[in-house]
Amino acid sequence: MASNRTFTMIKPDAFAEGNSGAILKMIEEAGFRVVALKATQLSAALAGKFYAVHKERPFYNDLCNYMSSGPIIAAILEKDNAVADFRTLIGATNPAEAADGTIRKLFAKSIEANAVHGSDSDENAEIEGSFFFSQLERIK
Ligand code: RTP
Ligand code: MG
Repeated sequence: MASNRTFTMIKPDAFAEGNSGAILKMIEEAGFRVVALKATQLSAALAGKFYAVHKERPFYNDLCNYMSSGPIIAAILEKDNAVADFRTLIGATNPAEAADGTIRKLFAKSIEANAVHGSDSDENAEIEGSFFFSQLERIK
């Protein structure tokens, strides 16, 4: 994945509330192009693999249970400066600290059920995108 791409998930809380369409609309209106997209549900084991970087954190088990609790949408997004601009669009991890107008401010329920994921580096965007999508499943 080139450095103008990032990876996102619409998390189980936002999917269950029927906010996926509104969130994808905000993402497109912010200038991101969807280059891969799927609805799926993680097992706890796969969520554990995806979040292995957090395995020593106190919230790891809760996070894996939460992320496997229901369907999600996974997507690869393209835009100049995609990783940083997407993290600005989604806002702080804790919605209580998220800026007005951000996706988490609008849709997140709590620090855990915070509506969306956004990759934190170009390297992780590539790793995370490839966790969900083959080359055939993404626009070149
Ligand atoms: P994400 O990876 O989902 O985009 O979120 P982030 O970078 O803003 O936050 P990170 O530190 O990577 O944490 C990953 C996810 O774990 C949950 N979390 N729970 N209970 C807690 O204190 C806590 N802290 C983090 C959130 O779902 C967070 O997005
Ligand atoms: Mg993170």
